[in-house]
Amino acid sequence: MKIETVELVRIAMPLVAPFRTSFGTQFERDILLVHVVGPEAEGWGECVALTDPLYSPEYVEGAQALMRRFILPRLASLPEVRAQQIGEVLSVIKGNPMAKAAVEMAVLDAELSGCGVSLGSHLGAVRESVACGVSVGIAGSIPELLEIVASYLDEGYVRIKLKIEPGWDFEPVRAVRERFGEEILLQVDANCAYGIADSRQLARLDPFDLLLIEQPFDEGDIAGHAALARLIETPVCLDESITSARSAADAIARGACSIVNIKAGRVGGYLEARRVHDVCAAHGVAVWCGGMLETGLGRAANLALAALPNFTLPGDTSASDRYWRQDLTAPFVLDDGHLPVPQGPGIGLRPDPEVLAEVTTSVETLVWSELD
Ligand code: OSB
Ligand code: MG
Repeated sequence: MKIETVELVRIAMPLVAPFRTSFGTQFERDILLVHVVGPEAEGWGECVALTDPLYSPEYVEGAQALMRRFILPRLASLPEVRAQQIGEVLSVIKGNPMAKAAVEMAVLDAELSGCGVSLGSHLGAVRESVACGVSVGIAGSIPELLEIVASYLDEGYVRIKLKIEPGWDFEPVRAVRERFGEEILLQVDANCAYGIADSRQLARLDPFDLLLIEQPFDEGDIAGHAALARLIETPVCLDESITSARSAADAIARGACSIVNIKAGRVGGYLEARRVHDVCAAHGVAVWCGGMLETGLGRAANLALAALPNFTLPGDTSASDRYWRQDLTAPFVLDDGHLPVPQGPGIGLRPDPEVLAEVTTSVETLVWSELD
């Protein structure tokens, strides 16, 4: 596509409720949007980096600096920018998948919008709607947790994921199973909060018939996850450890996981996310679509991804009102536990101009011809 300007738009969106994980509590999201504008098409990308580098090494301020200083100048030096080539071109820049993914998403959205193709059909979607789970933060008490889970089940979510950490694992899982029964789909996510010495404690979750335990150990600890997978009955799923299709293949070959959480931002973009999906499918490893508390823009793209054939488990693609009083786009509303896969060109949605103006905290405009 031909690009004339890139706007790096920062927005601040308060969450409807604080979201507590083993690595910290999010009260609001400070999000970097990438808006690429050309004479024929424009597109939007959402960077999933959080404010602080606590989930992964990236953080929103760093992602913006990296785009301005390294990513965009490198792309602007090319005769032409094509989404398909961005991953390869940017591979000389080490790491920083979330920043790269956001830029690729914006260009991909613009290109597909320009030719009237939806992201879903471009990626190979086989579904028009996607079954949705919800990620439930660490609560102040067990009764409070039960109330939160009850209301999500009432809303129709088909799967519950409990955030866990040492001291908040066995009891909350037991309480949720006791109250809501064996039938509900239940899983847990530790965000790296445990070590190999905690294996016995994690084995205590075996009787609860969890779908999976997500990322119990450090992201670099493939051997530890493999050892845990041999010891416990609950299937081990990796999130933070999976940074590319190659690392997915490696983790699977080493027996570190039997399920993979795919987040496009964590693996450098939607095109690499599709390759992760393909590698997992080839190994008979089920995948599901993770989330990073995205606005409707990122959610739209995640739903397109989650419509691929090997996304056989419900993901963290929750409805707009699980996150925001007012989403940036037309809201995603749960229908019998499902969200629709956007069918319009590109990601299929645009920011509402009024909402965008209300939540924008800064806009940095970069002129393409001056970047090179
Ligand atoms: O580990 O999956 C995670 C949110 C922020 C960072 C990491 C994670 C999460 C979630 C929420 O679990 C997923 C969502 O609803 O977007
Ligand atoms: Mg996770």
